[in-house]
Amino acid sequence: MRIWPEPDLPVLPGRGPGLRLYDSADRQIRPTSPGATATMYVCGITPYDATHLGHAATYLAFDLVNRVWRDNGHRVHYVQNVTDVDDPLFERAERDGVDWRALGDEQTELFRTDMTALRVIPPRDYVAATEAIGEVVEMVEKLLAAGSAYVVDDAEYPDVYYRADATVQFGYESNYDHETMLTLFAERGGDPQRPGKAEPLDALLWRAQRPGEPSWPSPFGPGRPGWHVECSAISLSRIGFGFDVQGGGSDLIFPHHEFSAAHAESATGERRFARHYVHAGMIGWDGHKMSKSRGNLVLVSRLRADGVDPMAIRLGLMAGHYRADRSWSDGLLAESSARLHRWRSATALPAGPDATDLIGRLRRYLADDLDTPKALAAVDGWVTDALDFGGRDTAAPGLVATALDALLGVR
Ligand code: 5CA
Ligand code: ZN
Repeated sequence: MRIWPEPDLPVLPGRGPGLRLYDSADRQIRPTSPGATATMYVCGITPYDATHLGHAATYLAFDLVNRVWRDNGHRVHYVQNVTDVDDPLFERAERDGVDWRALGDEQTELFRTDMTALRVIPPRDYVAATEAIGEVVEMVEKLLAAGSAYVVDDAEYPDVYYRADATVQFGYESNYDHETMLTLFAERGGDPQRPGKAEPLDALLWRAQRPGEPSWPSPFGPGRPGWHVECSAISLSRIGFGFDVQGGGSDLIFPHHEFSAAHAESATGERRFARHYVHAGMIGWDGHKMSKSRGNLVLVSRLRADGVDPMAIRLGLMAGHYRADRSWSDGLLAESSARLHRWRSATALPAGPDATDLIGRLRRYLADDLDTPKALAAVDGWVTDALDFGGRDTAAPGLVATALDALLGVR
């Protein structure tokens, strides 16, 4: 699919320390170890009710990963999907009396506009589920041939399921016990009660065509992809097995990322799908996780229409640590707008205090599991000095502006 325009990415002189990130599987902060080209797959939107501030926060976190790697001289092969075939999308299209394809296209376009405004670096490959049916079918065939998948005994709807126990390592990504898995599976799109399954946890790979639902031909009958296999197939076909970072919000830790990894591990016979599994915390509003199902959404496009500077949204979402569940509020937005104003005033001065220490600290804090609260506080320190006491370094304001742009995406 079409990507959105690339923001200018200035080059900052020098290098920072290597990026360390918290890995949900190993439950610790570990160094990333990319080659010349770092590789990252981040789960994209299901295109309705886009783009709320929870989505934005998650994509901003991985934008920082992208920026820190690039600042360290890596190229980045970044892949993102769009789940444009899924039950909730069909339900919304039906409720609103629109075609699901039109709804998906329109919402994906809105997402592109929002990402552009937020200065998020686009993925290299932006792939819709509907563009990846061939890869999914191939993968389901492999899983069936390996005995990791089976067709349920149902003449009317012969769905294909993945055996949750097909790999010995299943469960390593989330570290959840069986009971927690069952609870989350039921809450997050799974179907533990489906008759004919071998085990309640087994995950849908291919849903046989139901009346009125879109379908594609396959050797195991017309139907459509399950959810987890979409991300397995797209990441394997675009990047390949064993990439640097698999990312998304913490609501994807289980079942989505556990099964995406398991499908790929079963299909290849290899052991670890991604080197790091990285998860952003949930953004809340009005006391609850911001979610389409609850409807407590603050949309990026709404804020933009109200005249909010997208850079203030960026700063507001980066004011907290990416892994922390945190709340959006009008107060946070007001603080971020004021902060943005001060930063812009200071970087527009003809001279300021030396910026070497600030840039070193910015790089160190970001490399340490994207510690944006510390990074923002360090910038505030330099800005206060510059505005209150001035300085003699005529290059410093420009250098700070470049650092904010390159590392934090704020200008
Ligand atoms: N299409 C799937 C992933 S393959 C999906 O989860 N789509 S989504 O539209 O529901 O979410 C898109 C991304 O935003 C996911 O990474 C999800 O984890 C993240 N996300 C959703 N709600 C929030 C929230 N309230 N706070 C932070 N991130 C969120
Ligand atoms: Zn996904």
